Amino acid sequence: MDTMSKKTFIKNYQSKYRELYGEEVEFGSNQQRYEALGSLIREMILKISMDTNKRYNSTKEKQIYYFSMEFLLGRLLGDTLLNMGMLDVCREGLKELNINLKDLEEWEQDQGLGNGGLGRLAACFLDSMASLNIAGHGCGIRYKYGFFEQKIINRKQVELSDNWLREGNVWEKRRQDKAEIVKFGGDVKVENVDGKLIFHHINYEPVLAVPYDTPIVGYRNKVANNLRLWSAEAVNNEFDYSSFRRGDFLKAIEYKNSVELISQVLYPEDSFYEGKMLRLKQEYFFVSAGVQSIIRHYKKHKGDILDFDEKVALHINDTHPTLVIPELMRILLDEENLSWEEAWRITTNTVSYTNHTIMSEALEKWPVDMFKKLLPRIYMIVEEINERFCKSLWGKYIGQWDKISSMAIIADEYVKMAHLAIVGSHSVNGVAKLHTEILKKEEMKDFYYFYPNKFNNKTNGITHRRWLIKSNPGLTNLLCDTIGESFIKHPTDLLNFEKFANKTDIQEELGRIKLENKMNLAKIIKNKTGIIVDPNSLFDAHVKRIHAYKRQTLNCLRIMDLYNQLIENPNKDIIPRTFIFAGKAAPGYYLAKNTIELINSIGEVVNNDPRVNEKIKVVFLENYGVSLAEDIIPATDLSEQISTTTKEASGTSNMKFMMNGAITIATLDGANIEIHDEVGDENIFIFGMNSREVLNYIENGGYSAVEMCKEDKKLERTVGDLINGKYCQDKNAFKSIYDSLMIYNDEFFVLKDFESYLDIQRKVDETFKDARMWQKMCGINIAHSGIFSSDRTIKEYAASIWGSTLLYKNL
Ligand code: 26Q
Repeated sequence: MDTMSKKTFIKNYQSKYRELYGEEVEFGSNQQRYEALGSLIREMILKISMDTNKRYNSTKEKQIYYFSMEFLLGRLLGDTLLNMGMLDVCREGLKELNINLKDLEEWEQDQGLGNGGLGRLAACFLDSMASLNIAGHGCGIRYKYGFFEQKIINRKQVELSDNWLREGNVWEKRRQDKAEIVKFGGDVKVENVDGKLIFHHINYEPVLAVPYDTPIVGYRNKVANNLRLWSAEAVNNEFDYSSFRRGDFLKAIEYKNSVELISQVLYPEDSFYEGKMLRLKQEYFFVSAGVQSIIRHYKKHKGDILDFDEKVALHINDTHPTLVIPELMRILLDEENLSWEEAWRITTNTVSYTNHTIMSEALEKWPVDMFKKLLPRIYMIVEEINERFCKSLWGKYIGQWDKISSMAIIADEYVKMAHLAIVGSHSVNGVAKLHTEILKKEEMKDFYYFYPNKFNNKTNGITHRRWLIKSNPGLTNLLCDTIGESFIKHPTDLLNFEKFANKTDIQEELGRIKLENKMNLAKIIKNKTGIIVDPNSLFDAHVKRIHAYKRQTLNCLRIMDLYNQLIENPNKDIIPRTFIFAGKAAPGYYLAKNTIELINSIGEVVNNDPRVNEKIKVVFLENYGVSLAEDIIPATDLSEQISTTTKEASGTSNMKFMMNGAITIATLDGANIEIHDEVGDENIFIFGMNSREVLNYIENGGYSAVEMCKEDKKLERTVGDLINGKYCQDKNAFKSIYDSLMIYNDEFFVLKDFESYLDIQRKVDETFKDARMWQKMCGINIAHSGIFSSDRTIKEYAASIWGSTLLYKNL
């Protein structure tokens, strides 16, 4: 990257500011200064984008398109500057103008177009693809309102809309010239022309899909890929399709509103699926617009449609974009006039699918009636795929009708999206070793038996550029000083840090850096909640979506137990702790919302009780998101990853914490297993049931929560504290949590793992007493975190799923 000199930067920045606001930058507000900086950088990227596209078009490199309903990018300014190699020049240049870069960064709204792990993974993947010189682009929806803003009022979650576009968005560019039309409803007329069936989609409702492009800049490699997000608009009235509405003003308004609703808001559920028509509309909307524009671009650059699968890969992030499969079929059949066999060969070779969940409640299935009505031509194609697939099953499973109907794509009046995704793609991957094994041996075992070669594992990763270099500059400096800078391009070189973890001075330095990050977080906690926490206490963070399977309740019960013990025995020797919680509950998920109320209620009792509040504090930080995570993670000592074994597909915050030198307390679930494999027993705190035990209970029963309480008086008492008024005058306030444990027999085995959780927490305290020992463990965790860089993950996808041409230039 030709880096710009400080002088040139200042000159360009000042002139950009003048151009935008007609005055000198010294008189501007920080918001204006941010806007000016953003547009200056955006202009510089334009050149990189053009060069990248030129190269892609001339080298005919395979293009990868990552289809995802969610992209949880967070803020872009800082990371873009880092990748452009301009962070220092920009910071220093602004300093000369008496401007603090950090103050400007804070003006940027988080781009929060995702629920959690799956959306953030998509964002990390974009960063890695660009940084690895892979021609990989994102395709998604430009929601007008992102994931809701969470406020805590009277200890409860309240949802506000996330109007992230209010002040505009300097990073995106509207491309009206690249708009596509997406067709909903109507009928299909079949015509027989010389023995060939021709399908005409008629009387449909057209929706204009307008793309907004955001460049994704690679790390110092002159690459800018594209994230294309689609916005739904009414087609112009001149269009023939809507001519029947001409003159009918109210109908026209109704049409406009219904169309704009499509890209209005992100569904805030991440583990519970509800068959809403609008959701299906969203899915087809961006898939159809995306596939059409990809084919248009491909043909414009003289691509032969029969080679499409060699030049293009379409990846679907969970089943949400599965309609890519029938949509590509539709275009190849109806518009390109290919035979079914040709179209099917191209489609299955092009598409690959990642599964992110084994929770059956989250599996998408659409009522046939709804599907057929909304997408009549697509439904016909899905029916044909289903028929051909079932025929191939008949050959193998003669007379086994139950098996065939359980594997069918259409059955019991539903279209099953996971089945369609498996049948219509050439690769199905899980996101951590255990998860992939469970897919193969349990959830999708029939499909695995039928298509053994399609299944593979790609353990998730995170971009170390955002999650280490950008968010933890103190630690990054120490790493550069000790092991040099090679880990920036080759994150597994972090292993070289292992030998430093034994050194006293390095251990002290790690402690100092962590303390500094904790002081920063303590300030944020004070500003946001008024609670004063001690940076020397152990910072114990449980931050993620609030969900029963993630077991925030287990952590709560443990704090409630600790509180009882401290009251009974004021001299009890414990390590002072700050319990930090953050996370959003789906608005319709009562139990999760009740958990938030419980955490806040425990906080209110504990933090205001002078008998204990020098030793423990409980904090709930509202509105968890990417930017807040960037403050919490570098400041954490202990990372809580305590899901019921088998339930967390991978987890990715576990990797972020590890890379920032937090020690993990974990069940052997998801990627925790691989973290454990990396660092060994000595450097992680493992507890709880293993997957065999959990699966055994799930399959064979035999677990009784009531029995658990009978056997353990302390547990019984702690659970009883949920409904005895100790944490809320209203004794019924936490009844739903109590009932989920005692009446509904504790589906997630919270009580079963309670004792072993307490034991391991005692071990945490013991270990933390020896500060050197603790820092040594942190050092080892950092050293072994390199394989969890999403660069490793993306190289695996590129090599074994996408078959992309890899040009490791500059690497
Ligand atoms: C589906 C249908 C209707 C409405 C919403 C949804 C929906 C939306 C989002 C279903 C699921 C999601 C998100 C799932 C998710 O984030 N899963 C997480 O993915 C991470 C990345 O692979 C893993 O690390 C986590 O373990 C997994 O929970």
